[in-house]
Amino acid sequence: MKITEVTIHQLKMKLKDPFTTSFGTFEHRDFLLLEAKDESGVTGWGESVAFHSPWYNEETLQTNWHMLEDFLIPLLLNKAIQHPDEVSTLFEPIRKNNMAKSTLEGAVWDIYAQLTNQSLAQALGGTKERIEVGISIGIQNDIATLVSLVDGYVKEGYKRIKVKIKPGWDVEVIRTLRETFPTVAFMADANSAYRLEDVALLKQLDAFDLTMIEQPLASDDIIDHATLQKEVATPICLDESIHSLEDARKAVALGSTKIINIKIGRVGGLTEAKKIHDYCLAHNIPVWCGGMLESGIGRAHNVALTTLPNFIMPGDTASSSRYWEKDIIDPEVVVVDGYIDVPKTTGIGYTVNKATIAAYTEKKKTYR
Ligand code: OSB
Ligand code: MG
Repeated sequence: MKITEVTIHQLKMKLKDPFTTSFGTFEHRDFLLLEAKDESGVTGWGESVAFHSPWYNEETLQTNWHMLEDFLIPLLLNKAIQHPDEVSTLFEPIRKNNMAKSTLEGAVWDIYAQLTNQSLAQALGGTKERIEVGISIGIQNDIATLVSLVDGYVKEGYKRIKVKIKPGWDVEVIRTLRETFPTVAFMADANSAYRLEDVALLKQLDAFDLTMIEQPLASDDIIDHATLQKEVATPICLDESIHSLEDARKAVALGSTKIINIKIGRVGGLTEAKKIHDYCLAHNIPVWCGGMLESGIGRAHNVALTTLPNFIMPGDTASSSRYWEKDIIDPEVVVVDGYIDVPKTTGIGYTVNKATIAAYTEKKKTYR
């Protein structure tokens, strides 16, 4: 396999409803898609999950474009490789910039799966025919609005409801949800909005039987989370703090995390995601697949990854229609009764709708 052409597309898609986290509100999703072609003309797609602003981590769609154009594409273009695992080896001279790396690596995995006549899920070694999913709900203006949203998603069948929390939108919100929905699987995601000094407040959440609390403390921390985990009964799940297998190993060894949220972009691609998965499987750490408000292409990669056996907790890959009026793949990702049927066709398993992509595209450039 040899990548001979790469096109970067920059898109802007309007979210059906604004999505608010402790670090900011998204009304649109500005992001990059990467279309790669190999010498035989097979096309593969990857998505950059970097946001417009460096809120979640330090990457942005512009830094991703820069890294891809000036470093990553030149490292890969016209190099003969046997397997997508070699892409991360080629990228080793470049520090971090994981979301940029993952964008290109994901397209190579798609091409590899097609060339070997497998679905992306099969190429990764995944076996599930359907995956269980939950949904992540942003911070709302008032609790009544949140309760009615939760009610709707529970009726749609989502297997777990995640709510975003931040100081001032936490204990009372979770208490109301637990009282209103005694048997629903809830979890809370703080996106680093607390400090160790907030331990008393975080301890109060133990009363509500949450399946986990996601990334309560600083986005680069694994020490204070270990201290916090000794104080709270609710399992801590790390998101932002885990960028690699090495990070996962250290966090697990320190007792900073009992569950890991794997996001392909945050860890630099599917090869590293699979390594973290395998490590966690061997160490009894359940994993689940996080979301970054992706379009259908990123969503398809998430679905494929989630077919690996240690993805035993529902992920954040909700249906396309939860985010978009019209997604860029056919068929769109559909959730029925909390499950997504894993596509069986080769590659990412969904047809990329180039006309829809063109309608959302603000800028594009081809590299040969
Ligand atoms: O922390 O998981 C997160 C959205 C934007 C940035 C960070 C996160 C999220 C979500 C939504 O929780 C996941 C999704 O629905 O794609
Ligand atoms: Mg998170």
